[in-house]
Amino acid sequence: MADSPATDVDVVVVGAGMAGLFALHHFRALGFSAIVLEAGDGVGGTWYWNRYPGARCDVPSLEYSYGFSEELQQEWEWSEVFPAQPELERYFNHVADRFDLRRDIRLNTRVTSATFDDEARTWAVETEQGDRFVARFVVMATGPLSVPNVPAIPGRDEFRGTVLQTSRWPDGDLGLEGKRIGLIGTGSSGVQTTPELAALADHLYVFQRTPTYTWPSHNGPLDPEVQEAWKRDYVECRRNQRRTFGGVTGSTGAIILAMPGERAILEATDEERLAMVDERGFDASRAWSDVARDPEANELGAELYREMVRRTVKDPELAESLSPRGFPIGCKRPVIDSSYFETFNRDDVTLVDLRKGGIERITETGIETEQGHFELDVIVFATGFDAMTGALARIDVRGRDGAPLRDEWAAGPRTYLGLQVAGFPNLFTVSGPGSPSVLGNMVVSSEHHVEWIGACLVHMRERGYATVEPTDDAQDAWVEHVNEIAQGTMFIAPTCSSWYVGANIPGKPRVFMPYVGGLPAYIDRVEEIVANDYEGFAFT
Ligand code: NA7
Repeated sequence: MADSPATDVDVVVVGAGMAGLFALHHFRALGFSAIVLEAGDGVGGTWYWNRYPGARCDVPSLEYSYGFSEELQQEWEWSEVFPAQPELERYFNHVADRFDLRRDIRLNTRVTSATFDDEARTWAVETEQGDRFVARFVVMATGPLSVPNVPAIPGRDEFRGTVLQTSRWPDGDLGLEGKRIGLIGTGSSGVQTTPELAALADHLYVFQRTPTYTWPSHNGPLDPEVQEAWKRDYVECRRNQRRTFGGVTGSTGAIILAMPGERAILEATDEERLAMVDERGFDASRAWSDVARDPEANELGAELYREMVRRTVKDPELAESLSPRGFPIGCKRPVIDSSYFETFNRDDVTLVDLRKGGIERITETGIETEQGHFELDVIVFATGFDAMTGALARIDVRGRDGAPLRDEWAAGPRTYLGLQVAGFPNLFTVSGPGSPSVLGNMVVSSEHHVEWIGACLVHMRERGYATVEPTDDAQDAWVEHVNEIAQGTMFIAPTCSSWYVGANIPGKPRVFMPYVGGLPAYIDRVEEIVANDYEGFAFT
């Protein structure tokens, strides 16, 4: 390094989820000292917090796992095609032990601020618990879906029963058996937990504001032969992941990933479309080449989807309430489920279609809606996250001249490659806005980013640089490029209110945040930038 300012540690990593754990291991291996600060009292990030009944990853286990250690991937055995939360939490705990990470992880430590010192060229990171760490580098491994969205429904504190949030689910037995449970939210979390809560409850009321496109996961035990095949050739499998659009190769027996077909739905007859429903059920909606890119084709696919809802849900009015309309398939992250629609055929499950009368307030004994009052013992919020920018917005991050990141991002996040922000030297974001991140496999994206950051740190050490940050021009051009390639995709359809564009949080600027060009194009561009002597980055 150019000089050696007094620091406690080379790198402060914020977050002990999948990115933070690997970052600690990787930076250590490269000869940097690092400490991880984690708000929770366990490791695993998403898979520590989201322990609600039915929580399950929507990426197959073999693909949703680290590739950095051949020993790790040889010794770990996955049990299901799609891993459930307990198995993932065990995996990340195993990683923490296996690589002796715990001695440098501070649990129960919530970061409140990170401030750059222009003169010393160091960061001071402060925590709610009163610690202060001075470091050369800060790596925000804070996760794109880590801050719960808690809707401002009046009366929440008056409820005398139990209030739960799927993304902050307490450990242990909560005694939900035989209770009247109200579930608010039908995104991925709500859809996953519906059948599980229905099985526990005396009666489950599902409060739905917007119906969801969700597809059967066809989950089941992982075929030992498929696992063996991956173990025989992990190197190639991992390489293929990085050469696949979403970082998921589809070679794990996960049927859902083999959905898009060769034929155009616009060229098929009505009979052929319905024959596809007979053959493939819900998957028929996406079994075509044009549904993802042509709005007219998309609507035809959506009609096949609704046909399947009608075939699955016995009561026609209920089926209509559960049928998504007016926004395209693919504008939100696809949800996968186990027996979601079938659950609504149970006598002890009621859908409360909020489009027929919304929630007015929470009362001492339940939820008051324009359609009447629902008496409840438990209210479960499955209301999503302040996605992609929420975690950083809650930390007072100040860069050069004390400039707050909150101000820089007031009109939406601006980054170079989703890795760095101009004016915030030596601050890195893992899977930040402007990178593929949430559009694909987070483990693949996170490993790629951590490796990139590690290589950048080594580059700086070798050349004696003290700071790195993007130029304004490079950042502006990248933000423009990210916006440009999103044009014409379903993600930014005006009818689509997704967390990808921040539409789920009142007052949040409507900006499409991820990079939609796919991992291969992204990785190629990043490599090209490094080969061009870190084009767009300024070192001092
Ligand atoms: P999502 O996908 O953001 O879903 C949140 C759900 O909560 C959605 O159905 C919302 O309805 C609903 N919601 C939010 N606020 C309210 C209020 N005030 N009243 C009624 N309903 C409300 O979050 P998830 O946790 O399910 O999934 C997030 C990602 O995690 C997912 O994409 C996977 O990648 C993993 P809305 O649609 O806004 O009308």
